[in-house]
Amino acid sequence: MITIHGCYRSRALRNIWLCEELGLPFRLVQVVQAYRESAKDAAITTRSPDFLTLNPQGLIPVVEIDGLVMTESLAINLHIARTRGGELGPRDAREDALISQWTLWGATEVEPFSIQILVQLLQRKPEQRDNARLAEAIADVRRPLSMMDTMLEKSPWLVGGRFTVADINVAEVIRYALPAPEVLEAAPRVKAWLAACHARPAWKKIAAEREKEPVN
Ligand SMILES: N[C@@H](CCC(=O)N[C@@H](CS)C(=O)NCC(=O)O)C(=O)O
Repeated sequence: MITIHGCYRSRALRNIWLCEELGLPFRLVQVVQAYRESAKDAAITTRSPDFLTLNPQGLIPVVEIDGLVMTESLAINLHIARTRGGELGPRDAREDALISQWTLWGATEVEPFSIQILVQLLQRKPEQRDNARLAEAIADVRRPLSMMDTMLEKSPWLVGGRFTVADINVAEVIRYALPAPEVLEAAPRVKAWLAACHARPAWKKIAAEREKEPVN
């Protein structure tokens, strides 16, 4: 059994998505980000002493799997994919390399910008926004998205010609940019690929669960 500490409105969603795709049973221990308004009603937050014992960084997700206590949502997904990912995981070392490549690309080349778009547009009130930082993030995210658009000319999915954990990991970091939909205007294949990811039954199920959690 896999235990996921976190909530749907967090990076734990990446791990929940993969578990749902694979039909892996998991237990969700609800932990809410301490900065959320809803944290005042939560039994456990990212600043609760017991949670800090589990992850002294005070960040979700934390996943307990195979006797390991893991942090870092993307590394967790790679571990799940390698150990029980079936066709969503790597078939061989070559695919493993490409899945790692796309995952690290998402984390380093996309997420720093896409998360700024989400923070500025969804988490800050208009008067608190850093508009210069927002404009810079919107400009910067276009370059990696345009590169990915070119790659998608060759195949509808990132690795092995099929939907894999690489698509989940990258889709989740690109989703953060959607509050500024204009970033996908010049990347029509990325837009279509993201729509295909979000048309999957597992995504629809978790997106519905996510809607049940308070936005702030
Ligand atoms: N690199 C980490 C980032 C984890 C992270 O930043 N988690 C956020 C929620 S998505 C968090 O727990 N924030 C709580 C806080 O700042 O108190 C990962 O991918 O797992």
